[in-house]
Amino acid sequence: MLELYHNDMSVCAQKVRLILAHKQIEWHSQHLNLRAGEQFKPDFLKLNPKAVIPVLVHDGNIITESNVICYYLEEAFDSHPLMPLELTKRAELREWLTRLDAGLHEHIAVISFCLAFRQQILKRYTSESALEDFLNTIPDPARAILMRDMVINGMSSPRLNIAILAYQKLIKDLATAVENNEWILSTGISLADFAFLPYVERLEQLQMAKMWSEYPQIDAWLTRIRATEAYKVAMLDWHNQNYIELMAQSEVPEL
Ligand SMILES: N[C@@H](CCC(=O)N[C@@H](CS)C(=O)NCC(=O)O)C(=O)O
Repeated sequence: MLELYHNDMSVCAQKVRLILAHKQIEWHSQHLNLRAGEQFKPDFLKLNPKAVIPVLVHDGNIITESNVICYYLEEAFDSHPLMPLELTKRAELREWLTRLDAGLHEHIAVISFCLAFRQQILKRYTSESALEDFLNTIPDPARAILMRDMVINGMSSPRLNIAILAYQKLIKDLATAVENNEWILSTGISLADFAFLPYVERLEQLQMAKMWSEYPQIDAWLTRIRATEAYKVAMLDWHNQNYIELMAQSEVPEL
């Protein structure tokens, strides 16, 4: 029995749902409302003291970290494989996924909050003291500092420029990867395509698709991946209109 603690619009949960869908693995949903702070509730902290989703529970075993979950699913279920057989290609795949942990994941949170999601927090905590109380509920001091900066400074946060530069580099590398290939790896569709789709789609939802206006091959890759059944089941069916509408009104920085 598989249970996934996740959130409809969280990129790293979308990534895991895509892999579950592609591999046609049955799972049970435990959906958390992150804006209501359900990730800080004691029962969830027992599963993941880091207070983040996704968390996979498989036959009572708890697995955290979305990349780790992706590799676990690939190793535990041999249906519709998403890792190449060749070792050098596997290394290439791991290098792609590592980029998410080495900054890109945090950078998408910065872009999303500075451009759009901060509005959800400001709407929920309308006075300065209510906002302070909310920031004090964040158990990890580094995360609280980051949240304070994103919510208060928004577009003027210095972290935003750093995050955008990192995504400009990703887009360039992705454009090179899919220039003459259908998928990120020349061997075929893999964990890498499903891992990066949510991040690129998030940029698009935040009105930043002009980042790849010079690279039509990225739109072609998006079209290919969106034609999969996994995209429908794991992304479209979970789209939260409130988030999508908020992101459609994002302030867009100079690119
Ligand atoms: N490195 C972790 C990052 C997990 C993470 O940051 N999850 C976000 C959603 S994408 C979360 O749960 N955020 C909770 C919060 O904002 O308080 C992973 O890849 O699983």
